[in-house]
Amino acid sequence: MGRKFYTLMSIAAAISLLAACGNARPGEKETAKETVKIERHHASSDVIAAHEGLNQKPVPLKMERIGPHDVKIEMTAQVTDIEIDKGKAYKAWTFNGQAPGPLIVVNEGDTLHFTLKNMDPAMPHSMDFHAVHASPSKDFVDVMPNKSGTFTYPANNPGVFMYHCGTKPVLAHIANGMHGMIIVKPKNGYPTDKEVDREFVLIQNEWYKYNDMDDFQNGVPSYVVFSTKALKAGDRNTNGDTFTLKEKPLVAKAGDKVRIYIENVGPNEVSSFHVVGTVLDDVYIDGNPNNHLKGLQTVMLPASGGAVVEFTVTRPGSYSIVSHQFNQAQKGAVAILKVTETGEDDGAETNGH
Ligand SMILES: [Cu+2]
Repeated sequence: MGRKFYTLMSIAAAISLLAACGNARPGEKETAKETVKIERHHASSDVIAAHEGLNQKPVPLKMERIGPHDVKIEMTAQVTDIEIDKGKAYKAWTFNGQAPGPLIVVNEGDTLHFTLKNMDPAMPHSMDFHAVHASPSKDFVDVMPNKSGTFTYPANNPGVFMYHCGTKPVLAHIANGMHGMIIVKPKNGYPTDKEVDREFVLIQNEWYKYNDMDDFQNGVPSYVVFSTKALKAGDRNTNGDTFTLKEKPLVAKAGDKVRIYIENVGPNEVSSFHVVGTVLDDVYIDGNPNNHLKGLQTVMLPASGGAVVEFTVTRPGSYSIVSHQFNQAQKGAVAILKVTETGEDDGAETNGH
């Protein structure tokens, strides 16, 4: 059983790392206190020993352009509680304390100088960027607990790509939260760039019973959820949960052409991405300008698939963004795009699916 394997593995690692874990950071106590009321989305027996009581404060992503075609990126593997449904905490395995992890945006032709720091006391983690050409057995390898690894590879294909931890069993690492989106901006842009008024990011992921390999493999997700990530300063970063993007919708102005960078990180389900009340005028499958489709009602995203979708919102109102596999929408995969005359949130109640 995978869980037993982790438990055994974690005991040894935990002993040497107890000291490091004991270093409470400023602010960590408050976080712990706040989450006391939250019902755990797992039986405590499912939490591997070294993760028991662990809720690591999110370490910010570090990203720096170090040359015209070179970007330095530092990410941290860590264990952090995420609220996935109202009052339900999930002790997620994460990149930088977010699930999905932070959005990465680079330019076509950039070389990524990527460092993964592993703060998880119990197990190795790794990084598999779908956007790069690499030697998986050398460049996507495991980084051991409390170690870091640096890897270099080019991102020569434009698009919207998934990244995820590739440590065995990969299913457990993705299902427990280690996934995210990387955008490689096309050198010559998209042919519709000038028409676009607003842009957002949406990621779809699934949550299962906590760290339960049997449910990951043979079950159905408990929740299918959306999150948004910041494309620019002032945009929001949310975790994959059932409620945030309904309670606090994305906002656009009547008449806007809206672009959304979308990605389905799975791990298991296909997504049928649909926006109620409009037609997807321009779609770039996997975000590549060469894969330009017109006039779609729904975009199918395989597990790991992405797209850029563009549509016009002609009239004010609440536009539901859903996976049109409505069992997924029912489990959480709904976001609201609120369209107002001013383009500001007018505070009026939204009415979504
Ligand atoms: Cu991992």
